[in-house]
Amino acid sequence: MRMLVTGGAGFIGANFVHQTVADRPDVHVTVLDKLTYAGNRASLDPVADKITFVHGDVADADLGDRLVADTDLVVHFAAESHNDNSLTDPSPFVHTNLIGTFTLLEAVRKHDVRYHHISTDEVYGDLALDDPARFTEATPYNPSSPYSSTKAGSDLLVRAWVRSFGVRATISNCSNNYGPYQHVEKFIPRQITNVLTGIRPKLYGTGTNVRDWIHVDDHNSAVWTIIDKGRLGETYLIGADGETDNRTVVETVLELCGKNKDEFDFVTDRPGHDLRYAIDASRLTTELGWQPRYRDFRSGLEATIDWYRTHEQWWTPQKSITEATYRSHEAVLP
Ligand code: NAD
Ligand code: TDX
Repeated sequence: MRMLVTGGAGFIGANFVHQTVADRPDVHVTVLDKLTYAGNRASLDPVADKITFVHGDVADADLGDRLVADTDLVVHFAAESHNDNSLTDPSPFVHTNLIGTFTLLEAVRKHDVRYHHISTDEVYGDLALDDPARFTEATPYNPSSPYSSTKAGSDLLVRAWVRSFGVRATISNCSNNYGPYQHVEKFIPRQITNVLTGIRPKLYGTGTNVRDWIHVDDHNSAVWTIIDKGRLGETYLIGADGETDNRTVVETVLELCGKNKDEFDFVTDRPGHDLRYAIDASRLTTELGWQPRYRDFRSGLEATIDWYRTHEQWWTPQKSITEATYRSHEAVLP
């Protein structure tokens, strides 16, 4: 089987390619990636001789058409993915998340190629901290940020292309991922690499916001389950019951690194900061029989800290520029 993975040099895409090469010797992977600030060719080093890498933009219609014509399945990870960046400059989010998805959909429609769309739980907006509800496939879309609204728009394009043109597609909306190869701008790697470089971790606002953490390998095994067994035209939510507030995450990172639990700073909150995300993944578990492997967030976090400790050469080039960008708009609260 020939598979096109967009965004395969990013965090989740690279882990997906590693897992696919290891578990599916019958699949030939071609990665299409623009290598933005978030893409890193080195993330594919462990599988470099087993895959084809194409440097390009998903919004390039000619390139997409040529690659899709030559593939059996497209898995679309490529996106601008960081909420904070979308508040500074939304324009690449519109380009990649909306125009990029539209461009790929036109190519899979023309060549009748199976398509899986990677999306986020953020399309549903947020939940109150004391709300017992969790997101399901029936929750109405209510995105908050330029990032989540462009992801919501891309999901709706997929649904329309399924209904209007019969495109053979599935969609998955996953909760917050953690694990190796995640860019140091994101919450968990930022705090781990802060501690490793002698910077105090930074908590937005009051630190009470809740995210539903899942290990990236569990996200990717769920994606494969949906590709193998999912019903065409359907949406599946992916989550692993990992609700944790941000302060607890930072305190656990500090503790696992042998520091005092209070050695962090509260900083300026993110504008429009979503309070809580929580996924009910029962359609995926009951209908498709998927189960996560990483059920203990603390030990998954410990393994992730070890990975960052032993892969300094992978993240050091990004660290000081990322922190300089944060410092330009972030103030430590009294
Ligand atoms: P990432 O930012 O680490 O990687 C994105 C990759 O896409 C990079 O390699 C980048 O170079 C590439 N890219 C960006 N614009 C491109 C373009 N125009 N053409 C080709 N390549 C381009 O992101 P991630 O965290 O790995 O997220 C991957 C996908 O998963 C995204 O669609 C995101 O919305 C979704 N998602 C992420 C999470 C999470 O917690 N990180 C959770 C749920 C869903
Ligand atoms: O330094 C920080 N301090 C802090 O308190 C950073 C970078 C973040 N935070 C908070 C904001 C969020 O409540 O931590 C939480 C997680 O932040 P991010 O890592 O920026 O993730 P989030 O905004 O929740 O979005 C992530 O999950 C859904 C991914 O970046 C998205 O791509 C995905 O769709």
